[in-house]
Amino acid sequence: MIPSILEAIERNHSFLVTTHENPDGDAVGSSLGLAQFLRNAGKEVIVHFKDPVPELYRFLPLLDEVSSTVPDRSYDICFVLDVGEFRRAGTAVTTCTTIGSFINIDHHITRDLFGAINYIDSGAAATGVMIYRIIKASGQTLDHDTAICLYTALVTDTGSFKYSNSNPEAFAVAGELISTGLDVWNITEHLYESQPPERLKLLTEALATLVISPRGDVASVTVTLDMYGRTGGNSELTDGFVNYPRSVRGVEVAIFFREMEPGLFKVGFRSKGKVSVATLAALFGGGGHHNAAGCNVAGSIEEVRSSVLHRVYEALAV
Ligand SMILES: [Mn+2]
Repeated sequence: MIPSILEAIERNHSFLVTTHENPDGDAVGSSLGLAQFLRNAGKEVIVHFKDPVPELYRFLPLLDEVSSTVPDRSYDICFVLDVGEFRRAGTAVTTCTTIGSFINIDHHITRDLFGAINYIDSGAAATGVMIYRIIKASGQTLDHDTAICLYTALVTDTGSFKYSNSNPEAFAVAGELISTGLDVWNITEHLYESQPPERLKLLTEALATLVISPRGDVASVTVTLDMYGRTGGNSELTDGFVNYPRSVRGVEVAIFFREMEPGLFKVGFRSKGKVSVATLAALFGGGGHHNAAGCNVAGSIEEVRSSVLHRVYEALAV
């Protein structure tokens, strides 16, 4: 697959690089890393993110070149990274009529083979690792900015090398990236030691809502709209809150209820493996993976909590 990608790059001139809505560290890092590789190869590149880059990742180099729209021009090839399903690339990309062909690069388990080339490897810890393989195979030397972007992709998608996707290759690639002279602590500081105080205030309020089921296997926290007013926080700062109920001993399913607008909640699930939260989320019209999924549920917090918990208890009782 990599030789055909390198050949497509060599044969063509203008490229669009894009990823999924609400981009995470892997989405941003792998896109910027690939774009830099293409630029170094003398290609014309536009990076498009539908949604703004979260504050957390604004320290990354190469961000100036990102466009929130798809500029009206023709593209020989559009690289779509880390999306899982084509629809998540956003309509500006999926309905664009001036794209020659798509190359799909992803490490999710997916059956949506929308690209002319589909380089899919669920064994890769991050899409950033797959971009690393492409650069490595090309013989191009990895520059400092690219290393920062790919390392960020890797460290965020592996939960700082704690999740089960932290395979030998993840550590080996991290080692190679660090050997380019990367300042690991500087990246760590940006990612994990630069929380806005409002996030901690919001977390304090969220943790005060912690509810653990009588059997101790379900835990949840809630953020309501009024908390933003009191703490000065916003929904972007709630990223990762679901990890707190998940971290409780004995918990199998963790839930994060987040009020999006009066009477509508975003429900995020995490499973430690016994039940598929993708199946649970699907009962409410949502979706996701076995261990991480989400859905939107309308109603008061009491109604939403009781209907969701009812389904979770049912799933755990089997
Ligand atoms: Mn990813």
